Order: sequence, then C-alpha cells, then structure tokens
Amino acid sequence: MINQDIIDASNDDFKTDLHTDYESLGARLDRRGISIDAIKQKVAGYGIAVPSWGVGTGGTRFARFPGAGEPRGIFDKLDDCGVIHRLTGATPSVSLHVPWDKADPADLLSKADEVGLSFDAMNSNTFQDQAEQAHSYKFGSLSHTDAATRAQAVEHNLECIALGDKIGSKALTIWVGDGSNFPGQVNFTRQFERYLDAAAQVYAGLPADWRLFTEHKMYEPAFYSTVVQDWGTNLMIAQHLGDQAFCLVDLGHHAPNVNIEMIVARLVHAQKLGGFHFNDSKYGDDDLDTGSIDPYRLFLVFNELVAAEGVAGFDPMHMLDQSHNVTDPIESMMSSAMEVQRAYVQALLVNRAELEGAQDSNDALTAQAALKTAFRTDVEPILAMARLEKGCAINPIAAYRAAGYRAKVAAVRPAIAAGSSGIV
Ligand code: LRH
Ligand code: MN
Ligand code: MN
Repeated sequence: MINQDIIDASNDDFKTDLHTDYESLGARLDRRGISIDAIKQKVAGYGIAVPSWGVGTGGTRFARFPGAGEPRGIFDKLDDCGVIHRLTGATPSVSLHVPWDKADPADLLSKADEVGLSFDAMNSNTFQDQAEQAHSYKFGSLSHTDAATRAQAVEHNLECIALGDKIGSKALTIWVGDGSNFPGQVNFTRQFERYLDAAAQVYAGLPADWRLFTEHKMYEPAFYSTVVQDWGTNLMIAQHLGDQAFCLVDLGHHAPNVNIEMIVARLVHAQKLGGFHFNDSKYGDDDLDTGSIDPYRLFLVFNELVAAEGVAGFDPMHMLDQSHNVTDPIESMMSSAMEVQRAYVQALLVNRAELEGAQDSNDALTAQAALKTAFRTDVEPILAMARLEKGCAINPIAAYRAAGYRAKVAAVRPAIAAGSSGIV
C-alpha cells in the first residue's frame, strides 16, 4: 500500500536536518547525563495499539460527515491500521470491537499478518442493540433488571473472549453505558450488585493468561448516573473480581480538571492499573486527538508511568481511543501515536534523583522545574531517528500525503452517503 521508495524519497527531504538536530540534542542531553541513544532504543521498543473503530470518520449524535475512502469493514480497517504502523513504526497492534469487527478468525489472522499487525485487547459492545439479539440494552446490559438480558450480555462478552483467544488477544475491555437518566430511576446499590454478579460470570470465563479490564466513564449515554462512573467504583470492581481484573483509564472519561495522573498513581499503588485509552478532551468525552488540548497532562500521566516502571506486576496496555470528525483519521492516529511517544520520551528525561530530592526537602519550585525541564525538551529528533532506523518515515504525515493513499482507497471504496450518524 505504501512502498519503501515513497518513504525513502520523503525521508530524503528531512534526513540532513534530522542528523544535525539529533546530534545537537544528543550533546545537550549528554550535559544532563542522558544518553540519547539509550532513550531512542526505549522509544523504538515502545508500541501503542490503535482502535479499529478510529480509522473511520467519527460523528456526533447530530451528524456524521464521512470522508473519502472510508473503510468498508474490518479488512479495510486493518489495511488503514497497517499504513499507520508502516509509516510510524509505533502502532504494532489493533484493538477490535465486537460485533463491529466480527469475522472469521483465520481471515483476521491472515490479514493481520499481511499488514504486519497483531491484536490487542478485545472490546465488547453491549451499549447498542444488534439486529439479531433477543433482548434490548435500552435499560442496561450487565446491570439490567432482567436476568435474561444480563445473561445475553455475559454471553456476548464470552463470545468476545472466544474470538480473541483465536487471534492472539490476551485481554477483554468492558465498557458499559448502563446507568440512569432520572433520580430514582434505579437503585444504585442493587444495580451495582447486578453488575458485579454479571461481571464475575465473564471473569470466570477468562483464560488463565488473560486480563479483564473494566473502563469507567463519568456519564453518557446515561446522563444522571452511570454504574461504573469513576475510578473508585472501577477499583472496587477489579478488587471484587480477582487477580486477573484491572482498571482501564480512558483519559476522556473524567470531569474537566480531574487529576488523572494522581488516579494513575493510586491505581499503580493498588496494582490494578490495567491500561489506557489515550485521547484528549476539553469538556467531556470529546475523543479529541491525543495531546491536542493538554500535552502537559499527558506528560504528567507518563511521568507516573515511568516512575512505576519495574514495580512488580506493573504492565499496563496502551491504546488510542479517539474519534475523528474533521481530519483524515489515518493522519490523526499517526500524529496521536507520536504524541504518546513524545510524552513517554519526555517523561524518561525527568531527572528523578533531582525530583525526589526536591520532594523530600519540600522544594516545590525545584520539583516542578525538574518536570518542566523534561517537558520543554523538544524530543522530536529522537522520535524521528527511531522511525528512520526502522525504515519508517521521518515525517509520516508528509510521506502519507505523498503516497496518495487516501485517493487510492477512495477509488475502490464506495463513497458513504451523507446523513448517517454514529460513532463508527
Ligand atoms: C466509551 C468508549 C469505550 C468504547 C469506545 C467506543 O465512550 O470510550 O472505550 O468501547 O468508546
Ligand atoms: Mn474508551
Ligand atoms: Mn469514550
């Protein structure tokens, strides 16, 4: 889809400057006692999963404005995800959403092999009704008042595990929209108990080497209360279910100004941090591009993650989860994956001895300066050099545009009529 000649030609435009910039940054980091090559090696080995549902143009509950060459199904989505990884070298795996991506496991595996990807966490969907299902999720799924509806939701999650197991996935992420829209509509306690009971049935079906991630979200689609509304409830769930259960933190699922990096630290302490859905937000679950609104917060999250490296049992999975309304989704996801890498590298640059010394002596100004020094470092030459050495693009967006991929797929994928709505 994107041949090496195009990448090489694009890289020729940037190579000379990159070498100069890499050397100059290397000299500056050397003065701080940091080996630029060691940092480059770490980021070269760092991967983030992309969401299959992110390569189609998103939408809001008001409208969706489809772009050209929208993927027709999971196999086109995998092609698009392959392009993201081909150019950035940063996204070796894809997270599937079932039933949106349901397909023959052998076909999924051979397509993934063809485009050089593997499968990350599976995601179940009990927030929408499907044509063939017996019971509606209008009033909830795993926490529904009706036992048959809960059983159907449990069964669907087990089906996601069964599919995932055949394609090499090792985790299931559950997010439910269950909640209520009116005070008094539900009994908070009974609804939560029903959820716990159903989630335990899913947990019981996990293979021994799998993890179960539950994802909290403050509101939406239920606007008065949500059954798994915050990290406190999420932690209770993970602790209730057992050792294979962990909390997933979607950055967009908190109230504005909530201290997410501190939530991360608490979950690390509890040994229950399972993974992330990276995105950014201004108001709510906006699903904006990662790092587009508050890159400092993303860095602060990574500062906690780097500080926790080496802690026993600490192995969170990293995924993007965002929706693209005004950009080419492939471009947005490439740039977002690189923003995640940037935050990671900046966090690696934090002088931890200086930070801890300042913390211990209550020197707040020096402590925050230690973070700011790392955050203000332009680490782009490290990321770009890691890409170049992998045979990927120094400037993935430029190479992507030069390749004309969107026009090529638009020629074979039928245009989608305007007016359809929904998140995929
Ligand atoms: C819910 C959510 C969850 C879903 C995805 C489509 O807002 O973040 O992760 O699976 O969006
Ligand atoms: Mn999410
Ligand atoms: Mn979300």
